[in-house]
Amino acid sequence: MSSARGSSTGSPSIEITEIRVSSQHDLKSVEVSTRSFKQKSPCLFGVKTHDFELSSPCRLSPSEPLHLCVRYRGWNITSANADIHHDEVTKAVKPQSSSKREWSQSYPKFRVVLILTIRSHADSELSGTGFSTARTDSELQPTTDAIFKLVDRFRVLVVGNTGVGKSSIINECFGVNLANVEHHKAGVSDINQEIIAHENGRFVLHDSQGFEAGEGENFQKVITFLQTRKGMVDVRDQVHAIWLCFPVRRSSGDRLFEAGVEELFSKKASGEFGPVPLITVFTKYDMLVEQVQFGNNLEFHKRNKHLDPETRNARLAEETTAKFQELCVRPFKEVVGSDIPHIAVSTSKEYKDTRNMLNELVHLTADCVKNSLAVDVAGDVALVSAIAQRVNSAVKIDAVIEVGKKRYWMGLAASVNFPGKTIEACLQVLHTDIVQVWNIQDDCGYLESKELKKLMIALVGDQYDEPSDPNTAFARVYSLLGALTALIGGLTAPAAPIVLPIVASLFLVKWLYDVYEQSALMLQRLMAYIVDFTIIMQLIFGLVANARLRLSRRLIKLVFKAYSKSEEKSKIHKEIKDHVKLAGRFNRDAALAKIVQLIKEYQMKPESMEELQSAVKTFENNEDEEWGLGKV
Ligand SMILES: Nc1nc2c(ncn2[C@@H]2O[C@H](COP(=O)(O)OP(=O)(O)OP(=O)(O)O)[C@@H](O)[C@H]2O)c(=O)[nH]1
Ligand SMILES: [Mg+2]
Repeated sequence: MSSARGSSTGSPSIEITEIRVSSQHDLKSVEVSTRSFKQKSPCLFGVKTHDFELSSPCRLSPSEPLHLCVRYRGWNITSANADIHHDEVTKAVKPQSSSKREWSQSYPKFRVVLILTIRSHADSELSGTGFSTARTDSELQPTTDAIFKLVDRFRVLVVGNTGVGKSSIINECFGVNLANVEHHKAGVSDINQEIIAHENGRFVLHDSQGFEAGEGENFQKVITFLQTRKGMVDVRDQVHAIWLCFPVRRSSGDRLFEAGVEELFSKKASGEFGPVPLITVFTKYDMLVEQVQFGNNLEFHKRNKHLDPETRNARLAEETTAKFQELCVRPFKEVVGSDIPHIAVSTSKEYKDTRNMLNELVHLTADCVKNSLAVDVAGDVALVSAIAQRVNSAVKIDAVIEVGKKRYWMGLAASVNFPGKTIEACLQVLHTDIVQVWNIQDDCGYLESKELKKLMIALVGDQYDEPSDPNTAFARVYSLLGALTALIGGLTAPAAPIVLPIVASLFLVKWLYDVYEQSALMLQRLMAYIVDFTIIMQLIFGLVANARLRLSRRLIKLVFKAYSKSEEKSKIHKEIKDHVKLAGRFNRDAALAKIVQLIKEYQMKPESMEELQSAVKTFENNEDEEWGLGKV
């Protein structure tokens, strides 16, 4: 299997770091995208020009243009678009690796200036894209950018008959709404069509509706599709996982699957589709539970009515598992052997194990990807699967750690990756990697905003006073969850703005502009930033992906404030301080091991994630609010 790494075209390489847009009309937002990059400005108010600083450089390739979408406020026009091509820029700007250059162009409704670095091919070969290559340019490149250069989206083929629950599973696992996708509205399905939902750009779906194997046509389409994709040289174009869906069988009279499906398994076994993992998903498991509980003339009920509800539920779970083995797993293995991974899933909100089952599905998928694909790409594709999914926060935490370990969390104590950089640049790259792995839908760019970064910096700086809390008298004995609940309960009115107690200290963060140096204090701050921000992001993920709240500044402020007041934060900061004092700062891997231990220990446990959901039921999040930090 070959990969995109090290591909060369001979064209100059262009990296855009900032985009200035000016117009006669009031701007609402600016969005810039390529196939592997997408970023949107914050929501804009009352401005006709906007300097859009990208959180990480956007690479412009000769094979596809940069797409710019400018949205306006007001009634006359809503948006205008432009495509900027690599050769337009290279015709006007000469390569010069050492300095930033400008390229500008006027379009009918706006004018754009790109701030960029342009290097000749020879220069760009030097800077490299691999993790181990020393970079010669001035920017620190996020590790996730290097991963996305190899694979920018997790590519899933979902196969199964109409109504089996394919779209429901995809929606739940990837936090999308397939009903919004044009192709799904029309009810037309072409397996070759790439379905990319606006809500989650890290995921691309191919959907094979209907799979009447015996009938031939659809079946053959699936086979041909998989064979074609297998032959594609670029790993990003290959299929990374197949979910083959069958409804759970509820009685021995039902068919397990149509005649002919075995052929798919045998083609997979003989290597015709390459190493892509094929996972069998038995859908609508809740209906089997219901069948056991209420079917057969209420036989289960009659037999178990004397039990207390907890024991009765445990018995129901046990008997359903046994039924599942008898009706699905055993016959499945008899037909296809025991090598094909299989799993039961439900998407029903009423069923109590739905979340766990979806968690297991994405976990199993990441594992299968890691163990099946070619070794040189398997780890990175598995990471992209973890990044794409939006249900399992434990899988995200593992991915955050793995991405950190690839580069920037190594040698933190010895400044291996950061010599000559400002602290701001170091934190920037750590911050971006964590945000990219959590992959929370953030159309306004709040998670990469200057304001949130400043808050984080103030949180890990050690020299701030805590003024009395304006929202509520707040004792510092709360667990994180308790702090969140107390904070919501303590808001004087449901929609009262959340006031951050940390504002004053924003002016004390001069250390941010220092150049990175080896010092105990510096190490302490970097370690705290990584652990604090990972846990804060886990909470935000819990509220947005699991509890389905809208990402707003208000929600981020709530989480930030709860964390900064929590005993977890105090303990983490103390442990880091003690660690740096004891382990010294020259033990290369001790800091990394400590970071991993702290994240694992203080991450929110699954039970607490459920509590979190009920804790936020009364949180008023309809109206957003300003950061309230003054000028940052
Ligand atoms: N009880 C139960 N119903 C489900 C479950 N998953 C999906 N459904 C329902 O089954 C119906 C079909 O679900 P979809 O997700 O649209 O199925 P699909 O496979 O995408 O169907 P097509 O797009 O037509 O091929 C919907 O009414 C869903 O609400 C489940 O886990 N349990
Ligand atoms: Mg569907």
